[in-house]
Amino acid sequence: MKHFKFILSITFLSLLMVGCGDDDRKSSNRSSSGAMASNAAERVYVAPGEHDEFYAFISGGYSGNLTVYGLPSGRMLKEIPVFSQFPTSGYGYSEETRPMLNTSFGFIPWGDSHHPDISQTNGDTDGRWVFINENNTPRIARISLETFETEEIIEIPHSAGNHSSSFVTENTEYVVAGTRFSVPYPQKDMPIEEMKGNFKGPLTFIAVGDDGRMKIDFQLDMPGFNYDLSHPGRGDSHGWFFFTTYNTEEAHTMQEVNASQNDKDFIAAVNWKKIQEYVQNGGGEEIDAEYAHNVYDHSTHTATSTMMNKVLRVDPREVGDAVFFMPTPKSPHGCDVDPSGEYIGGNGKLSTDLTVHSFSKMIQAIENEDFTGEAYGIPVLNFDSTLAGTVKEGGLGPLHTEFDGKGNAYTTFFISSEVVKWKLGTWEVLDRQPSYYSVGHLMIPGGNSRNPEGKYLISMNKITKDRYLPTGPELEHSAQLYDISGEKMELLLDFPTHGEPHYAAGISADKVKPNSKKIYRLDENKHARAALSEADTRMERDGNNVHVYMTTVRSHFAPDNLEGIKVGDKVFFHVTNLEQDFDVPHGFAIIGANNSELLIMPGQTKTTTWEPKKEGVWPFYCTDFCSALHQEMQGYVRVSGKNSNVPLRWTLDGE
Ligand code: RUQ
Ligand code: CUA
Repeated sequence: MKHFKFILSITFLSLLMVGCGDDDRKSSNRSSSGAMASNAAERVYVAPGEHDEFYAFISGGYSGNLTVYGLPSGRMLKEIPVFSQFPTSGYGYSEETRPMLNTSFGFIPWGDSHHPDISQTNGDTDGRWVFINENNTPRIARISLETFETEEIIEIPHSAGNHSSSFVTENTEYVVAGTRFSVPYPQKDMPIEEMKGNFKGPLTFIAVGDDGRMKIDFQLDMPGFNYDLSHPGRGDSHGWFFFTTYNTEEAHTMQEVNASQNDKDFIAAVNWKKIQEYVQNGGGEEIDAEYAHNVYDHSTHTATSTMMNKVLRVDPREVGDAVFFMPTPKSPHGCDVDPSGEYIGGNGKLSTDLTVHSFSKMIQAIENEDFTGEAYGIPVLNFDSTLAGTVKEGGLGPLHTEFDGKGNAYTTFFISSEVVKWKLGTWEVLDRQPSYYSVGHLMIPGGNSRNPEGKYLISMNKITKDRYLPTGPELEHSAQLYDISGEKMELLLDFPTHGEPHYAAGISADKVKPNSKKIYRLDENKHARAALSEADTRMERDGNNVHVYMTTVRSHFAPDNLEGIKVGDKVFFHVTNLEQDFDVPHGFAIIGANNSELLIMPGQTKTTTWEPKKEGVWPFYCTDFCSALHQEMQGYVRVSGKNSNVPLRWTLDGE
């Protein structure tokens, strides 16, 4: 009863507050419960059957994958496997997709995915593809937003800790991949103490074709610093790319101390247009490299992996006026460019202030040769000459900044656990909201574009602690949704994410939804081992390999009785799903397989392998509850002894 009265009085208070000024609204919103909380609930409520307004593609960090969420609801829509094997669909297990995880180090079943970015046309997100980097074994992936599947992965040779990646230029001319750890370039055996001056930090520019195909255009041979993050220029600064650096000390041990000696590190400003021209005119030197280029073809439903062996190395000093360093305080992390392209922010993660450079001042300083020195032959610009302004006392430990397209910027502060809103040009702090807790990245849909859709912001927090029901020592990281349409930010929702989201990319659903594929057409299925009808199904022996061409349709496999398989055989089940109806997959699993199931979409063919170890009659079944008779969707494989002469025989209902 007491509780009831309390709620009543809060409701009454909130009624009184209607029409109050901003400050009152703000303070009531900051209370975590009560009537305003129900108002927040309404604003994130997407009624059953309704769709969200935005897609958010959130990196999975050490899951190696990419998760798709709807905003504002915070509902998880899908996990897209990218760099990690994914038993839920058979990605990385099926014969068709295993080549996607091939590298120059062999087959790698896992990755650490960090920074998704959506393709752009004229500086606007266009909803064609999402790119994402793999940090550990350097790779860049491209995901189709028609199929929401990974279509291509390219390995980045000579790189180590592929972190300042995978950001795209305003017409998706390039996606970049910068090395975080400097290394011998090319790799060789040498004493670690001799790092200084001998290691390098190659920055790779990957050209993207109209069909999305990636090709390494050139690799910039940069000094051996750590290249942490990057963003492209846009508008007037289109044609440039900016990379934050740290460890300009070139320390090789105890970096937590030794890489924090210099008061300022650099933002490297790279005029890629100039270098592109240089390369097109025959500049650069082809050097040996070893890297895998993996492409998934939607008509054959099959990936191929090609080993590449050359890359074009460009020495920036030979291009002339192509690369400059802008001193930036205190080991900057995030490197962010505002929607106009004029401001380039570097968030010194060991400071309280944010440094913002001006593109036009930078150009002026270059013209005036206003340098204070050089680093390995690259001019260092005068700090005061490129500085646009400083955001003072923003908080502690700034990491990343996004923009709302209305002249405001939002920066995360890891140490003081808050998101801070400030004004471009005046550099004044306008608002701050706590985040729970230790926020890393943040995202506004269209954040890396000329036209951010500044309605919502999500923060991605490293520590969850008490925010949800405990689930043992490990809790999923949390994301928080803020409404940023008003003067003050309002926290609306907490939702769990998967893995460790380092960054996200958002886009309004309208730009993606109409193109989303519903089925794969059977008449377009060019898989080499597809069975396009039940009449096509069969078994073929090739030595110890037995190929089974099988189909699925509600609610049976064809064939469903298989004989003539022997212990010691390797059986390839090539399963084609004959359905031509949206969202009707079938699954395939067989007892004792040292492999995952397959989940086969309508019109698709997938292959799993099985090496029977024991004689007997072994069942297989459909893993996806596809119909009322799903439980009946099953079959048997008879396995005979090694030397048996039971002939191959495949039947469905005795035929
Ligand atoms: S990035 S927050 Cu800052 Cu790869 Cu993780
Ligand atoms: Cu097909 Cu269950």
